[in-house]
Amino acid sequence: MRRIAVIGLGYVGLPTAVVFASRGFEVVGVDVDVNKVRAVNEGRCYIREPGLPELLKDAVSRGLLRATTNGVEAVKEADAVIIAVPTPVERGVADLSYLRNALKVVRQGIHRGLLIIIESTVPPGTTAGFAKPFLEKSGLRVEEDFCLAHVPERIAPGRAVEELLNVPRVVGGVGPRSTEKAVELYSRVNPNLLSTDATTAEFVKLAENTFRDLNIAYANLLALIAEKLGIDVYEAIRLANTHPRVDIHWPGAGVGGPCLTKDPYMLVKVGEGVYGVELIELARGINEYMPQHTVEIVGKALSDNGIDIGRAKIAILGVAYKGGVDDVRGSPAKVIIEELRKLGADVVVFDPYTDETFGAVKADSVEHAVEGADAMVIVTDHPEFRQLDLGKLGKLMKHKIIVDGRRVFEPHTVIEKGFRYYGIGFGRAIKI
Ligand code: SAJ
Repeated sequence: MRRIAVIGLGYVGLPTAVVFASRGFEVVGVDVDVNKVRAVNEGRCYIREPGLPELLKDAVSRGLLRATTNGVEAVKEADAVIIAVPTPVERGVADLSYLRNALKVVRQGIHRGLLIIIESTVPPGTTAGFAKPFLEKSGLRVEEDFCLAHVPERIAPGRAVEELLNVPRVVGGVGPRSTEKAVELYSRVNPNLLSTDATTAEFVKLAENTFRDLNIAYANLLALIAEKLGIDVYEAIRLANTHPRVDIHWPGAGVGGPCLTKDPYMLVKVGEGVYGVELIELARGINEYMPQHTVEIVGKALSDNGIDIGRAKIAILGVAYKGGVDDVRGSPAKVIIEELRKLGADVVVFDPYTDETFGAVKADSVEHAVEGADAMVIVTDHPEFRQLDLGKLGKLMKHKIIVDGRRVFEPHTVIEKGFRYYGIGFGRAIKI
C-alpha cells in the first residue's frame, strides 16, 4: 500500500492525512469545502494543532500530500481510503448522511484490492450492516475483492499528532482479511494496534466516551451535593482519588466537544429496551445542566453582593470547549453566554484561542474584558488563565467577584487578593 485517499479534512481527517504523508505515503485529501482543499494545496494548516502546520507544509512541499474535491478520481487511484466525515446526532439519532455520501464516492471509485476504512464514530453494526451491503452493490465482494474495516479515531483535539502516533488503536475488520490489511496499513504509523471485529470496534468507541461522560457526570453530581453540604468538592475528589482503585474525573461548567456530547446518545439508541440504559441519558442530562448551573452561581454571586444581573457587566474567560484548543463545538460557553444575555447582562468574552463570541462582545485582551466588570467567569481552563495577575485585574474591575467554572484558581489565593470566590462544587463559606 502506497497511495491513500482521506475523505473529510476536518479535525480527524486532516491530521490523519498529514501523519500518513509524513510516513512516506502518497496522500490525497478529499473535501467538499474548496477553501480547505485550497489551503492544503498551499501548504496552509487551518486547524490549531501543535506540530501539524510544520508536518503539513513539509508533506505538501515533498509532493506527498495534496487535496481535491474530486473524491471518485482519488479513490480510483488509491490503495486505501480512510473515511473521516462527521456523524452528528440529532434528537438522539445518528445522522449518517455524510457517511453515506462518502461511501457513494467510494463505491464509484471502488476497484479490486481496495482497503476501505471508516474512522467516523458510528452506531455498532454500521460497518458490517450498512457500509458492506452498500459497497457490495458495486458488484465486488468484501473480503474477496476489497477489504473493509472500522478503526475508530481516538484523537483528542489539541493532541492530534501525538495521539495518532502513540495512542493504541482498535482495528476491526468485517472479516479476517480486512482486519489483517487494516493492521498492515496502520502499523506504518502506530505500533500499538489491537485487532477485533468491526462491530466490537464500533462498540468500544462508544464505551470509551460514554465512560468518560458518566464519570464526569458523577463528578458534577458530587459538586452539586458538595455545594449543598458546604464542602469543597475538589478537595474531596483529590482525597477520594488517593484510593488506589478510584479515579473520579473533575466537575466543571459543562462537558462540550464533538464527542462526549453525542456518542453516549448513540449507545442509548442501540441499547433501547435494555434495563438501565437510562443511566447514560441521566448522566448526559447532568452534564447538560452544568452550564445552566454556572449561570445560577453567577446570579447568586451578583445578588449576594447587591448587584442587579440586568445591569451587570460580566467578563467571560474562555469560549472553547476545553483548555488549550480553539474548538468551540458543543462548548458550554454558548449556553452560559446566551442565558446571561437573556437575563439582560452585558457580556464581554476573552479567549486567546478563538474569535467565536456566541453573540457577546469580544475583548482583545483580558484587561479589556474585565475593565469595569462586576464579575469574572472562568468557563475554559486555558493554561494561560492560571498565570493571570489577579491583583492587577482586580483593580480594573468594578466588583472583585470570580466565578470559577474550572477550578483554575485556588480559592484561598483568590480570596487573599480581596476577591469573592464562587465556583462549581465550592460549598465553603466564601465571603471575606
Ligand atoms: N471535562 C470535564 N471534566 C473532566 C474532563 C473533561 O468537565 O474531568 C470536560 C472538558 O472541559 C470538555 C469535555 O469534558 O468540555 C470533553 O473533553 P475531553 O478532554 O474529555 O474529551 P474530547 O472530547 O476532547 O476527546 C474525547 C477523548 N475520549 C476520551 O478521553 C475517552 C478522545 O480520546 C476521543 O478521540 C474524542 O473524545 C473523540 O473524538 O471521540
